[in-house]
Amino acid sequence: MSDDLLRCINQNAHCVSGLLRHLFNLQRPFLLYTDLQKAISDFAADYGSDADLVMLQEFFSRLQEAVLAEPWIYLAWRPSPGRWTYLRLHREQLNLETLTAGDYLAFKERQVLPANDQEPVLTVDFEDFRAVSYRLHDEATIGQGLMYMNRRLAGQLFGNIKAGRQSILDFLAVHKLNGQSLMVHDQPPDFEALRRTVQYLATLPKTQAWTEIAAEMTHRGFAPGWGDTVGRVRETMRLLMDLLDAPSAEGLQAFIDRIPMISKILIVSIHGWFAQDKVLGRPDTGGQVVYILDQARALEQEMRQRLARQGVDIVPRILIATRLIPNADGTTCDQRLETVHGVDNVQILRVPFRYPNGEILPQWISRFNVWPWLERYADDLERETLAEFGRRPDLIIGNYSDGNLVASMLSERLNVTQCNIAHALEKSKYLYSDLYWRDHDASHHFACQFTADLIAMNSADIIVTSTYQEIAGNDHEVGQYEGHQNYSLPGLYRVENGIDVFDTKFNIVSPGADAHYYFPYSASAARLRFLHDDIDALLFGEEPAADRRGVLQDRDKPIIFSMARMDHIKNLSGLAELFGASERLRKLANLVIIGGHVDPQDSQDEEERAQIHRMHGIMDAHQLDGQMRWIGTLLDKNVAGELYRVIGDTHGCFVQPALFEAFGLTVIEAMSSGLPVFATRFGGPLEIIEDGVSGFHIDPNNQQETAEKLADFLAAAAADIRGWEAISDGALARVSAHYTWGNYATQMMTLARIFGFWRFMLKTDHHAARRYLQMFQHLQWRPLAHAVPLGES
Ligand code: UDP
Ligand code: LCN
Repeated sequence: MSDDLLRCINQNAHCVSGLLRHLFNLQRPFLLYTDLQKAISDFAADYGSDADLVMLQEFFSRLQEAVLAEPWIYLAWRPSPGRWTYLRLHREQLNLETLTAGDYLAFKERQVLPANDQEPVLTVDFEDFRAVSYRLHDEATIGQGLMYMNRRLAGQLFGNIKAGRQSILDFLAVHKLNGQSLMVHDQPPDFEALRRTVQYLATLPKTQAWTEIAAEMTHRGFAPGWGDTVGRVRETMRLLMDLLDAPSAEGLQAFIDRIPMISKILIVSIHGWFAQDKVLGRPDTGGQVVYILDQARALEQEMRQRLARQGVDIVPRILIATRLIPNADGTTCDQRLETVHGVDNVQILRVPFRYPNGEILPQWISRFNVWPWLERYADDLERETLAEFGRRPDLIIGNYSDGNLVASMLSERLNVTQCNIAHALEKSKYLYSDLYWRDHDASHHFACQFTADLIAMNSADIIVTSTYQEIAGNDHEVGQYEGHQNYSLPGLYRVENGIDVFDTKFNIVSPGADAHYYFPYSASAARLRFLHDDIDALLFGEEPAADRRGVLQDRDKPIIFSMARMDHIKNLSGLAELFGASERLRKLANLVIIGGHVDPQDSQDEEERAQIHRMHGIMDAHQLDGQMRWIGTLLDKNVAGELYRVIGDTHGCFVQPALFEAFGLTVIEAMSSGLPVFATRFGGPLEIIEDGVSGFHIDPNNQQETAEKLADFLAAAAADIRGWEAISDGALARVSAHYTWGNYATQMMTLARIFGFWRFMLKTDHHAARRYLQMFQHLQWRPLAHAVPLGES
C-alpha cells in the first residue's frame, strides 16, 4: 500500500497538500478514527468528487490515528485486524516514510511530555518470549487458537510417526489425576495389548459396568479412565488405536478429550464484593460475579459428568478465591468458605488482605486500589488452596487484572496451566488512559493495572474471551487486546509487541445466561406468577419510597427497560436524557431504569454519587416523574428474570446504552427472555446482536438517532406486533445458538485438556520468558503497587 500511496501522493500533490492543511487546521495533536473519517469526508465535500481522492479515501478508511506536530504527520494505519503499519509524511516535502512502532510511539510521547522530561524510556518487547512459536496468519481464525495449534503441533509430533506414537503412549504411562494413575499402570500400553483387549471387550455386553471388569482390566495393565461401561471403554481404546495407526490432529483431539485430566480448578476473582446474595449492582460488582458463579456451576457439572463417563471415581472440586471483607455490610463476604447454591463441590474461599504486620484490612476497597495487597494475598492463597485441595489444582483461571496477576504468580509457582479472563480491560474503556496516564494515576492507578495486565497476558497459557472483537475488534475498531500491542505510558515505559492477537493462546468461549432464571416470556407454564404482585408494586406502586423515583401515569404503555451498575460508562443517565428529550418516544412508552441508589447518601462511591445527581437533574429538567420510574434496589435473580419477562408482556424492549461494554450479560439475559434489545455498538453487543435481526445496535453518542430508532420500532410494533415478535424470536434463536453455559463448559474442558497436554508434551521451558516477566514485575510493577496507599478505598 505505501508504494501505491506514495505514487498517489506524488501524482496528486495538490489534493494531498489541501488535505494536510485541512487536518493541521483542526489544531489537535491527536486525531482518532472517527475524527479522521469526518475530516476526509468534510474535505471531500469541499474538494469535490475528484478521482484523486478515491485512493486517499480508501487509505483513510483504515487509518486509526494521526499525530500532528508541524511539519510532520505520523499515521497508524491498520489495513485489517491485528496488522499495523506506521508511516510519516512531511507536510511540504510529501515524502511518505515507513516507521517502526518504536519511532511512532516516541513521536507520540513527545507530544505529551514536557520539553524538560524527554529522557529515553524503557522499552519492553515480548515478541521473543511467546510460548508457542507458531502463530495464526489469517485474521478470520483469530480466537480459534486451540484448533490451529493442535493441528500444527500434531503435524510436528507425527512428523516422525514412530516417535509421535511413543510420546503419546509415554504420556499415558505417567498421567495421573489427583495422585491416581489413570488409563494404565505405569507401563505404556502397546497396540497389540489394546487390540486383544478390544476383542475381549467385544464378547461382553456393552452396558456392563467398568467396576465389573476392573479386575480383569488391571490384570491386562489398564487402569480406570477409559469409560464407565464396556461400550465406552471400547470406544476410547479404538480412538487410541486409530490414532496410533493413522495419526491426525482430529484423532488426537478426540482421544485427549477423553482423558480425565481436570478435577480441581482454582478460580481467582479477588476484588469484592463476591458473594451470591445482596451484592449485584454495587460498585465493581456486576457481571464478573454472575459470570463466575454460572461458569463454576457449569464447569463442575461438566467435570462430574466427564469423570463419571470415563469411570473415574474422583469428586471434582472448584474453589473460587476472593477477598474476605470483615465489614461485610450484611453480605456473606466475611465468611471464609461459602458453598455455591445448586452444586455440591463448588465453594467460595475468602482470604483477607493483610497489612505487613498481619492485621486484616476490614473494609471494601475499590478494584483500582487492590495492588499493594496482592503479593501477600498470593502467598496466603497458595497456602490455603493447597490445604483445601490437599494438592495443587489442575487448572487456574484468573479473572480481571487483579485475579489474572495472582493467577500468574500461582501458576508459575505451582506449575499449573493458567487461563485468563479479562471481563473488561480498563485501558480500552478510557480514552487515552495510556497516553495521559499521569492524569488518572492518583485516582485509578492505571499504570500499575496496565503493567499487571501485560504480565498476566504474557504469562497465561490460555486467554479466553467472550467475543472476537474483544481480541481484534473489527475492520474499523481496534480490539481490546489489540490495543495492548504497541502503546506508551509516556515517561514510564514503552510497549512493543505487548500482545499478539494472532497468538494461539486466544480462544473465544462465550458465556451464557442461566436458563433457570432467564427464559422466554412466552414460556407460560414456567412463569413465576407468585412474583407478579411484587413486580407490579415495583413498577407502578404509588407509595413514596426512598429507593424509587417517578410514578408511571399510563400503565398501558410498553416499557423501555434498562438495568446496570450506575457507573459513568454504563450511561443510564444518557438513556434518561434521550428519553426525556424525545416527545415522540415519551408518547409511545414508559421508561424504567434499575441501578444505583436514588438517595445519593446511600452510595459510598464517588462516581456513583455523581451519576445519581445527574439522573435527578435530568428527571427534573425534563419533568419525567410521570413517565419514568427509577428504581435503586438490588433485585433477587428470580425477580430480575421475571421482570424481564413482564417487560416482554408489555411488548417493551431492553436498552443497553453504555458508552462501551466489554461483553454485556444483561444483553443476553434480556434476549433470553425474548425481549428486543437495543444495545451499544461499542464493544461486545455489536457482535452479540445482528442489527435488525436479533436486536438493534445504537450509538450512545447519538441520542437523537437512538430515540428515533426506538420510537420507529415501538410505533411499528403498536401498528403490527409481528415486527416485534420477529425480533424477539431472532433474539431467542441467537442466544440459544451461541450463548449457553452448556457449550461454554464443554469448550473450556476441551481447551484445558488440549493445552495441558501440549504443555506436557512440549515440555515447554518458559525459563527466559518467566525471567523477563519476573524482572518486569519486580522492577516496574512492584514500585507502582507500593505507591498505591494502603487502605485507600
Ligand atoms: N445486575 C443486577 N442488578 C443490578 C445491576 C446488575 O442484578 O442492579 C446484574 C445483571 O442482571 C447482570 C450483571 O449484574 O447479570 C451485570 O453484568 P453486565 O455484564 O451486563 O455488566 P457489568 O456490571 O459486568 O459491567
Ligand atoms: C465485565 C463487564 O464489563 C461486562 O461487559 C461483562 O459482560 C462481564 O464483565 C462478564 O464478563
